[in-house]
Amino acid sequence: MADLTLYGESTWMSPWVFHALVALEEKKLPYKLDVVPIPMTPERKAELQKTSILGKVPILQHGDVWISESLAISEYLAESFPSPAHPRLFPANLAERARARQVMLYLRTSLSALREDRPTSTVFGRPTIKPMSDKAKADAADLVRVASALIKDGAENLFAEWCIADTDLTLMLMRLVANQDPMPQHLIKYAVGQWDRRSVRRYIAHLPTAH
Ligand SMILES: N[C@@H](CCC(=O)N[C@@H](CS)C(=O)NCC(=O)O)C(=O)O
Repeated sequence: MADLTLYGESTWMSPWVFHALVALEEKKLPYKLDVVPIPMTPERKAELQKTSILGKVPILQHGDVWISESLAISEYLAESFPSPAHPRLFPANLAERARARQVMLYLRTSLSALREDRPTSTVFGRPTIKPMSDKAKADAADLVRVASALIKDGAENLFAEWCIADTDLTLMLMRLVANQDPMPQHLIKYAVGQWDRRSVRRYIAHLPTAH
């Protein structure tokens, strides 16, 4: 049996921990959860830096192997527990796999004004009525443009089958959906459908507001 521990964080607001937990759930792997209080104490930080080097959560421990960075974690899981014995996280098709990585890197390196005005606390917690700044509106327009180019009207996933990029894209879209910001209907339907996946619901069940 796999000896896996996911280190998460106590606010449950991290999009990166969300990504790693959904990846483990989609792989249907048994794992332990270690919830690190945030902000981390200097002692805990130093301890996690000794093993995972970067010392930021999420961290996946697999026996003696310690990996941080959400995308490195899902790629490690995909390669350590490959298909067909385990469900896929990344598309089998190389062009689609590259596209999935492209989307996930875009979501990690862009849209900072949107992330600031529509933080994950407004998705996992209470929505906000704060108007978006012009920069956040421009980010939202770019997100809708990118998502519309990738998701066909009526499609449930980016590609024929679900992949982990669907989860990341959905969390970004949910920043608009949850706050009732304008968004094309087919993208709302896509995001709401993705949000209802068992793996996502398993994450949401940990939220303090879920009890
Ligand atoms: N790029 C990283 C981001 C990780 C990150 O920023 N983690 C935050 C929580 S969201 C953290 O550990 N903060 C505590 C600290 O830096 O001490 C990833 O994708 O995993």
